Amino acid sequence: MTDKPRGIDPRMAGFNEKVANDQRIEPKDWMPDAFRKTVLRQMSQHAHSEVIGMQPEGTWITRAPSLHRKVVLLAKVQDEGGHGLYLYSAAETLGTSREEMENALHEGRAKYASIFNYPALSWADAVAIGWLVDGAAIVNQVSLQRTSYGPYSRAMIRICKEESFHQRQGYEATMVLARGSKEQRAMAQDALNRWWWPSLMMFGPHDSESAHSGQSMEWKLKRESNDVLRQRFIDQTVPQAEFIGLTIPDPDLKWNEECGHYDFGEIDWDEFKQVISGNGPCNKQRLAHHIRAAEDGRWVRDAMHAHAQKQNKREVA
Ligand code: FAQ
Repeated sequence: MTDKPRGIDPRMAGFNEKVANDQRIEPKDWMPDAFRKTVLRQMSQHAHSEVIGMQPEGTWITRAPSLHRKVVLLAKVQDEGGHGLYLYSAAETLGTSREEMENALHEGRAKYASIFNYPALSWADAVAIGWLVDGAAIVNQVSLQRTSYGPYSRAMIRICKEESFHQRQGYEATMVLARGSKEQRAMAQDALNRWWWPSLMMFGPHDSESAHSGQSMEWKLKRESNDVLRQRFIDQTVPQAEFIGLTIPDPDLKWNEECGHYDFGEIDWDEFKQVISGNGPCNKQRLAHHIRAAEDGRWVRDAMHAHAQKQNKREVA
């Protein structure tokens, strides 16, 4: 009986070396199947979040309080659609088509960020989304600029530039409300009350409960953990709220001199689990709208494919 060769697969050794040396893994590089699957899961869910994320603010485009606010909001919502497109394209380099990713979303096999299952009830909500939701997204995405999958990392660099504008427009518009009439101030506070906790949930479960974090951190797909990023968001957002005279809805929130961070209260993880299992306030509405939009646009995609085929035939002839 001959001994089987021992040791690590040389392709795996090459992959591990690249990761260890902080080099990017590129689409044509060999990668373990589990890495491909995890990157695809995270990128496609991220892309779905950007596109579904257009819905809550989108409902305010026709009701924005001035032409100026309407133009800014329109540009912002279009940017989110663009982010989805970069991310779908980057994810397609892993060998799965955008159509397959969308099917997975429509059939409930893929998730999108929990936050977009909450309704934008007032104009203050529409701008709180920019301040808090884009604010949370950017903390996560700055970290992902150094993710180990090349196309994802490059998409993040561009997206972060735009998210930074989104966060500022949301904060500036919230500031105007907070410094406005009594009613406007109350509207801004009410929006903060409702969006604060769901924004903290965007970072995912605690590290101790996070199914994918350990492996994703080892692959440097995730560069910082869910809890580290959540804490960073809290530390930077609390002074912003104080500056405009709004109160964070957390009685346990307190500056901790010793560790140099804010202590904060317990997140309602039951609510989080309900929302990511499809039972949040707007899950059904968001998905139904996305499916309807995909159906409405089918004829455009079909026409484009037919045109591309004709062009190809002409070029071959
Ligand atoms: N919502 O093991 P982990 C934006 C799921 S972009 C829903 O910790 P992971 C821009 C997770 O998928 C916002 N599901 O998972 C914008 C997994 O389930 P699975 C999107 C969540 O992947 C602004 C399970 O729980 N950003 O907002 C959530 O290591 C305004 C276990 O969790 C990104 O996607 C959640 N919040 O870490 C647009 C950033 N958290 O897949 C419009 C990229 C966890 O096994 C308007 N993604 N789950 O069934 C990430 O950084 C990571 O995927 C995390 C989760 C941190 C979200």
